[in-house]
Amino acid sequence: TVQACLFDLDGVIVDTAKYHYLAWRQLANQLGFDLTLEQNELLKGISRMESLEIVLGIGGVKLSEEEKLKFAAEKNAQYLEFCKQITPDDALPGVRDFLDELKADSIKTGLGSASKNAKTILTNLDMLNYFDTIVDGNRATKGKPDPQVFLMGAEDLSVAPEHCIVFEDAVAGIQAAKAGGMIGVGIGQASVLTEADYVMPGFDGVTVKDLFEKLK
Ligand code: G16
Ligand code: MG
Repeated sequence: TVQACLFDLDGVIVDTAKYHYLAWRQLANQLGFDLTLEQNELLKGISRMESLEIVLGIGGVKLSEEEKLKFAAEKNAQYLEFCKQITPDDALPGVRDFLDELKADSIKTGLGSASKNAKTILTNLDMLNYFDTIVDGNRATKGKPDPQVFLMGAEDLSVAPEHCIVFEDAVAGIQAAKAGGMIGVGIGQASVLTEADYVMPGFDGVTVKDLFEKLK
């Protein structure tokens, strides 16, 4: 039986992936190369500094530690600038209803995000109080695919991992869920999220009852 649902933020609750992409692409362009949407998939769910390493690797650019910190800070400032336009209307279709239904069914909810900006974004969405616990990139020390962020969430909620569903749009996030012994539901395409237990395009029109039935 499912006792808790843990949600990734970027790409599950809100489409900030497009803003991360724009900010990383801007940085790449500044360094003299381009970043494709396909390459951007590699950055989903990955921490800021690890993402920077991947981006620099794509461009074959070598930087000092000091320069890396400077560029990461610049990327984040640009990203936060994009995020200012996020309003409560930007919650992805159906996700609010789904969370309301979980609450009505007394199923606990948590957020498990690699982002250090998670609370800012939840505040813009007016969803800071929607979750029973929040584990973000400021609390977790290990990035996805390490299960730490989700295991901390499950522990906060006093629910055993096998009774948790993780909703994730990133390959690394589904890997984190599975490594933690949880049920991994992919948000996106089955051809990308091959390790997920079940994949759906989003929450639009999805009821808790129907989903749990499919996972049986
Ligand atoms: C998110 C994004 C990643 C991003 C990471 C760190 O993770 O998917 O692309 O690099 O957060 O974000 P920040 O630079 O804001 O700390 P998640 O786990 O919410 O998908
Ligand atoms: Mg994500």
